[in-house]
Amino acid sequence: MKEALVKKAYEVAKERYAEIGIDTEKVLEQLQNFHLSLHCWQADDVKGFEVQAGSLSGGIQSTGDFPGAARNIDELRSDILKAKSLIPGNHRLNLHEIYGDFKGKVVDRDEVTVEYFQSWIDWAKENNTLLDFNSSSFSHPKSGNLSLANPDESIRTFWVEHTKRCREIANAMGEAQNDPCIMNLWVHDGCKDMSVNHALYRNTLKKSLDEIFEKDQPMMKDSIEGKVFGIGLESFTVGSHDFYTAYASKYDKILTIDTGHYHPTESPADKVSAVLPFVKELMLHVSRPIRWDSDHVTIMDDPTLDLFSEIVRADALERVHYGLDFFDGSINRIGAYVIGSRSAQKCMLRALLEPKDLISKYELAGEGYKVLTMLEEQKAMPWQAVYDEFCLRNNVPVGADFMADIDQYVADVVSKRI
Ligand code: RNT
Ligand code: ZN
Repeated sequence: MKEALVKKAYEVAKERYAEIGIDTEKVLEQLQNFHLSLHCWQADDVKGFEVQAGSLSGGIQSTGDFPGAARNIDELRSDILKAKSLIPGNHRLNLHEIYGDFKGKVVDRDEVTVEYFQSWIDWAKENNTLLDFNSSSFSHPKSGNLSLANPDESIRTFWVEHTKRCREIANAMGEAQNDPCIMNLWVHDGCKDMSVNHALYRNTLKKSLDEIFEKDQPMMKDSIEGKVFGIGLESFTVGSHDFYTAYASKYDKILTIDTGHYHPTESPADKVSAVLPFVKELMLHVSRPIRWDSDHVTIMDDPTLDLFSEIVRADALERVHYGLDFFDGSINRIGAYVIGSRSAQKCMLRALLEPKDLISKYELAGEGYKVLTMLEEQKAMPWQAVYDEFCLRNNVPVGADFMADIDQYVADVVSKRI
């Protein structure tokens, strides 16, 4: 895209927004400070690098077998860097435990130590990237239907040990990067069919969490993620949204809102202002559920726009961490990262460009039609010109121009894997 054209469009947009009291320069600064946490698992369909890796289990599924998935740590790092080079701004990387650098060794989940993440810590430093982390309870012979909620003590303590070790690792990452590493805890635990032991499982999960969080790890933060159901575990989920909301508010944990983890007509956006009076911080897993928690690539759709708008309207920008969580194996995976990340940014940009104070004034004065008018007008305001300018200033391709870069990377690198 021609630079002069982008500049011209931006100047017009700047004036249009100034008319409604929005300073686009200030918004561009805010967008620059808006950091996503890119999930490493879109690059390889959630396989990870364990030597002993089995198939993906634990209620989640990546569908599609588009050629070119990263097969090892070097390929994954290369893909992530390529994706990052096409996304404006600087973003964190969110690792799962199964993505450790195990160097050909069988390391079971209850044996993992920071040693296996040293090369990630070094890589992150070299590439000016901050890390986040996740314990991994899926895709393991002991995953079964119940991990941390398992009444079988030997299995439960195995996963408690794993999760404690993951917190140690996250803390070491936080120390190394001098910025707290957020460790997300999601376990798939649930039942496929009727069960009479819901209370037992939930009390067991509570007990496990209490043990896991016992030790203070000052350079990491814990986030906890619930969901509605997993595949093969459709009837009951131990760690439901209510369970973790209650736990997070009582024990001061970060609550994770995964946009794919609610009933199809439930609004994840509406949870923001409902839980913020009770939990200090939120972690997002921005995804796109189609029919079920299908983890399609994030796009600039209404639910995602609503989510970011609710955060900005609640003045909670600093209290939210912005993780992505999708894994579509049916399209080019670098393209998936770039589309998902840019779309999340666009949602945030549009939220930041909203003349909230003006609309709020109308609302509080009972001028309902003016509220609607302004909200409708925002949809066609020239926010795209502001995003294009943002890309230009960040030296990344503007608009769809990034497709040429991805095609080139496929020709030079990815095609050699096939
Ligand atoms: C699963 C959760 C979880 C995972 C990742 C791999 O339903 O969304 O966040 O997607 O941890
Ligand atoms: Zn998630």
